[in-house]
Amino acid sequence: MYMEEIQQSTQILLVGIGGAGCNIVDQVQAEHLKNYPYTVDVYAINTDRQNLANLRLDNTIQLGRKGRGAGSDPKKGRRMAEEAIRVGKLNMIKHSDEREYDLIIVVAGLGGGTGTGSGPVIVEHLRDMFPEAIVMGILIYPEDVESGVKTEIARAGLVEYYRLLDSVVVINNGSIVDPSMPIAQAYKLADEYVANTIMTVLEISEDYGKPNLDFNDIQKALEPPARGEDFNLSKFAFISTFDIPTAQEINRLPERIEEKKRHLSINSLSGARTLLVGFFHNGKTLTWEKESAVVDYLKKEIIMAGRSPYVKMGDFIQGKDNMMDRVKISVIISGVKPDSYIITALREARAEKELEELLRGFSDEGDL
Ligand SMILES: Nc1nc2c(ncn2[C@@H]2O[C@H](COP(=O)(O)OP(=O)(O)OP(=O)(O)O)[C@@H](O)[C@H]2O)c(=O)[nH]1
Ligand SMILES: [Mg+2]
Repeated sequence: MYMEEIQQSTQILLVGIGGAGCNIVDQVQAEHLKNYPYTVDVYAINTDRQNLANLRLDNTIQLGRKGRGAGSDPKKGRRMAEEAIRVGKLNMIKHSDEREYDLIIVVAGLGGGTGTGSGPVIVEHLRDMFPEAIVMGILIYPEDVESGVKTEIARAGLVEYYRLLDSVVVINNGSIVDPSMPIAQAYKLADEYVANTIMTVLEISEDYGKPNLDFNDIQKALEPPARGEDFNLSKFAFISTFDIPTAQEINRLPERIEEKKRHLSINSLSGARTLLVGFFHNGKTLTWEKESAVVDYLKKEIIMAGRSPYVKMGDFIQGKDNMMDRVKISVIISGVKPDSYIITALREARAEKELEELLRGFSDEGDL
């Protein structure tokens, strides 16, 4: 019984699907989770054998026999995932203690064959395997250079994922990539954004604060609200941690939030349902006044539509020496309004019902 109490409270599964998804979860495991005190089970799933062989991760699952990718054909990706499930390849995803996962995070790039085609099939299967889990997706929307067919594939994939997930973060490669940057460097930046999103959720859920934020708060934020409530039903979320060198520089937070909104494909925070804010600091530099100013600023952005969100904050004092005067502010806002390209995608897919649900509760719909 005692053992039970000191166990990690939240069981988390992180899955990368397709080239982008696999590279990113591999990097998150190697660079962020290795020194993290809690266990996260990480799997990479791809149709591309070469990609899987180049990862540092041990938990890899190859879809299809030949291992030559899905050739940018989502139908092919879908078939290979269905076949893999039929022959039991996904059964290796299992909690080591036969537990249920509480949270499943899926990472995939849109526009190719595997992340777009195999991904939704895998999400559906994981939902069946772990019916209690909150399933969130971090999707990478491709830059425009190869637009046309690729954009169509990406849009269709986005809609398919949207239907299946509880919560969605869309990272827009196009808005992050500076055209004068080498592509690998540009991707690295997008990869860091994904890592930042994942670590925000993990740290809020697992670190202990006073007042505390924990997995129940994450769950409340990321699960869709019950129908009939007076809130919008958007599954899109703003999730980010801002690293601030000294408490004085907190004043620049609004600018950084604006920039991040652009990169996370968010049109507006107005009308959002839930606001969680976590402050991580050394316990000496950050005043009540400064923390309140941040929460008030975010609340104001959300209340523009006239409705107050559910707000909760946490204060996490970090004993680590390397915190110095640094402050980290983690923000999770659910039920935000996505950029118009996402709304267009939902509309084009004739997802009228979803669109209606998405928009219900946003009062500033004029620009749609
Ligand atoms: N940020 C980031 N984006 C990537 C990376 N690799 C690919 N992408 C983006 O993700 C989109 C989908 O590419 P992949 O993930 O390679 O495609 P796939 O799912 O493996 O599909 P197939 O190769 O056709 O089976 C691309 O159009 C890029 O925009 C990466 O390492 N980092
Ligand atoms: Mg690939």
